[in-house]
Amino acid sequence: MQYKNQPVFPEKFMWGASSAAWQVEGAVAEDGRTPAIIDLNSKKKKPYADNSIASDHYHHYKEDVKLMADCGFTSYRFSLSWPRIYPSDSAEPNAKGIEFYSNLIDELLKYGIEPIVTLYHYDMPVWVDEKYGGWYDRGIIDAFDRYARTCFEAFGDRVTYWLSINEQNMQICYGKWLGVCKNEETWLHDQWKVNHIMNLCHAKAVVACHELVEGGLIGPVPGYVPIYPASANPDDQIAAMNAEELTEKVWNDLYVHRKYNGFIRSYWNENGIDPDIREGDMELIESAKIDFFALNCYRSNTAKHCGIEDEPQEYLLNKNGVKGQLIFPKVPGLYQLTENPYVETNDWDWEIDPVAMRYMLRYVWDHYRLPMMITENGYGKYDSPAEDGKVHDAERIEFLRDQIYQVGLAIMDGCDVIGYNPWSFTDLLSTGNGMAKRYGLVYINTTDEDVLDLRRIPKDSYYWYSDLIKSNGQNWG
Ligand code: BGP
Repeated sequence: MQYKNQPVFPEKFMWGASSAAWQVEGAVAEDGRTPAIIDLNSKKKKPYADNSIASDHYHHYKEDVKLMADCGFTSYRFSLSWPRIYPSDSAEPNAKGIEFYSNLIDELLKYGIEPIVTLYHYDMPVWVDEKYGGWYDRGIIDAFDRYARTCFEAFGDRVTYWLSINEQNMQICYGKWLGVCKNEETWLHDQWKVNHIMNLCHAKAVVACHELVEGGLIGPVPGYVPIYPASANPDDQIAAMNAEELTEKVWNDLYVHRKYNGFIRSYWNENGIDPDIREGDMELIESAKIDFFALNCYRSNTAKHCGIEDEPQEYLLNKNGVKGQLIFPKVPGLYQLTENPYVETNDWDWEIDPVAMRYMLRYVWDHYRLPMMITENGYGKYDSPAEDGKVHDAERIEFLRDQIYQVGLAIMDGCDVIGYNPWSFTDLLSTGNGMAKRYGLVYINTTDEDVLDLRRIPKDSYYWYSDLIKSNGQNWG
């Protein structure tokens, strides 16, 4: 529907921003923290900086929270670092790790900012990896359960909103890029075993949250890329539905309906895949009832028919920010992705598509009828201070304005949306392009080549966002 008036956001809507421990904290060897696999992975992404210092949030958290408060934040989504809380396989957690997050939570609450806490955002401790082969071995389930329970017990008196595993679907779909895959040749089969183990960890966390946190609410964090059919050709529509299943819906159906859906069972049969579902697994999954969806959404995709006889093509992401590097995948018998002539793209070939935001919220609401919060959305670009010392990021303002407007329209359409937390508050390390690809509302004065003074410089987008959220979504600038 087209509305005559501009959108109205609900009272108590959670306006904030988002981060992840490994990308923002730095201090990787301080106060007992041991390495995570993603630390080692980040060292391989030369010539970009690794995560050893990142935004140095570990040492700047008070200043960062003060900036959030000045901006008008009512929420902040961040993650806990597993190797900071359990640096080794000991029965006792690391008191210093608990203390850091406890202080951060207290600091947020001091300013009336609601903490939204992710348990797992890619920082698998090296000790867990060495002992259990990462997500490949069911031994990780108890280790994860112990970690999650420790977090609920330590912070559950102050944290209501919990997120289980960040972008489980992306970790499976892009297992090679995100370092989950350990053997490329067998990944087609292994990924579903790994995924099943992740589902069991997610389920354990949901159950433990409800058991240990009074009034605690927990949800998953799918990485969402809405998929349109390339044309009105019915075969393209089915291709879009296939792509939707294999990149998103299989996961979301599992979280909500707590069963593997018919589509994935057929896919496994067709490809001779055994996900290794054992006795008692589905009972555990059945008992894990989620409370809401946390949704990450940056862009959209477009799908068209791909015949079973076609040659497969791997998805090759743009890894260096020079336009035109991306190669779309072909999955014979299911779908292929293709360009969308109706949308622009950024330097990393990511579609700039605000309507995808409204589409996603409508889609998830129509399918699952659960409250939703946006936990990631944002514009990655090269930024640097101008001669006046300020950071002018008009393109980011335009991006955020258009996207948030569509969140508002989805609310007008009847969707239950409870918060918006874009990526990211400060600049932080990107998954593949160090400090070069920046998302922050606040600039961090450092580069991939040199660690500078790490000064915080609010960008133009910070001031624009502040005006918008202090007016609860009325002042669009
Ligand atoms: C999401 C991840 C984040 C973040 C973001 C931006 O998928 O949850 O950790 O990094 O994508 O991606 P990138 O850093 O590759 O630009």
